[in-house]
Amino acid sequence: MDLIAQTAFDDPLANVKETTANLLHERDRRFSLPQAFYNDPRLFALDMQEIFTKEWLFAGMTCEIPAKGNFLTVDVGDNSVIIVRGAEGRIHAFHNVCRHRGSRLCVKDKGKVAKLVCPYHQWTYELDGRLLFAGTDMGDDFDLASYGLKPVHVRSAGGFLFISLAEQPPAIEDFLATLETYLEPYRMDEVKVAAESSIVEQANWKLVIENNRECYHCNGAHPELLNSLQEFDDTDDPRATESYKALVARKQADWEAEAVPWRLARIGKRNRLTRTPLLDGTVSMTLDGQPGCRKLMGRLTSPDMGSLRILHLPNSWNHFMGDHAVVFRVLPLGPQRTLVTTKWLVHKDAVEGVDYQPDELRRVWDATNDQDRRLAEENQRGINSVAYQPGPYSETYEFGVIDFVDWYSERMLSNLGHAPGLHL
Ligand code: 3BY
Ligand code: FES
Ligand code: FE
Repeated sequence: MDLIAQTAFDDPLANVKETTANLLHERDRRFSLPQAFYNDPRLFALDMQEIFTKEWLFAGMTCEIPAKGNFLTVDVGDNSVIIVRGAEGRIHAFHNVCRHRGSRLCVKDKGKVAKLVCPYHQWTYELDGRLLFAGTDMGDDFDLASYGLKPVHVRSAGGFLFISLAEQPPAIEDFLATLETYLEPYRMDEVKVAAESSIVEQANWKLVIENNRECYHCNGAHPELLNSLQEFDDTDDPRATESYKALVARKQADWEAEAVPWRLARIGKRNRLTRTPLLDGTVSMTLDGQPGCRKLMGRLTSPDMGSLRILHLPNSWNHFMGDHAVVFRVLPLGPQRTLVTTKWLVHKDAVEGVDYQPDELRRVWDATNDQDRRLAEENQRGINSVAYQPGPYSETYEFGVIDFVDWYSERMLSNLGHAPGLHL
């Protein structure tokens, strides 16, 4: 045994891994997960290790780093990541950790820099991660080239930025190609963030995603959203009515004429894209269902584009309409704490106060997010009780939740080495 292996601590999660795998093997997939998956700190640590540091995560939008030197930081649990635009428009991502004594380099969420300069002792890195300068006191034989920033995998498509902390991330090419095709009409290099919100929900991240994957709760919870949202988004949905199917057929003919993609596309269980009509007579997720921005997105000539819905597990759902888009990012903060960041996007030439009012634009999803936050928090509180036991999902209303939990379970087992990689 080598020295490192002899001196390393035992894996504190070894026991947790085995118990988790057993629970997932034994679970009934028609039921919600056992309590520990929603509140146990060890299982949360395992989620961070096996899901959030091994999968591709939605990090932000390319429009947030439009020019050389623009950066944003994303905290994936303890691991802070910098995404920065370097020379020739290239996008780089690094661990936000100085190679001197490990200080965080960038402390802000976003900003613009000429070089990446550590605030502690001013070690200075190029935007491509090379160490350029380490003072004059590191000795004559100090080799700058050995102390570049540690890279993180980063990919962009259709205006979305994804990162993966894995050494060898899972395949993402098919999803990126599909995103490019579906987002082409929106010209994502011509958008800007019109408004942004971050809320912390006192609930496990899986409860936040489960809540988003069903509209069983919509009638009782979301009056503002239901002014425009259809409760189902697929003509194969068991609840789809004849009048919904007729509306879809009519709208699809319009979208075909506008040459915008609308077909349901699934890339495993992890990614799902589909364009679905809003309620007849409405075109946008605003209080009155009318456009929230007068300037349409990209090359679109009609505001009546329904909503292009994009799901990316484990941490994003999105709505792209004719006049604006809303993108959502979920990042776990603790076993029962989750950060939900929402951004409203409009055409970059739309003028605030003239073409759109940020307060109006964000009203529906601010209300909806707050309603969903309460639901997830009450769900969490109930689950924390000794009385909680896994309960049955409705196959009619909650198939999206079943799909998410299946995906989670398969990825966890596969990443733990317990099942063949099915690439769900
Ligand atoms: O619209 C959404 O993003 C999700 C889907 C169903 C309910 N929820 C508000
Ligand atoms: Fe960054 Fe010292 S820790 S320069
Ligand atoms: Fe909801």
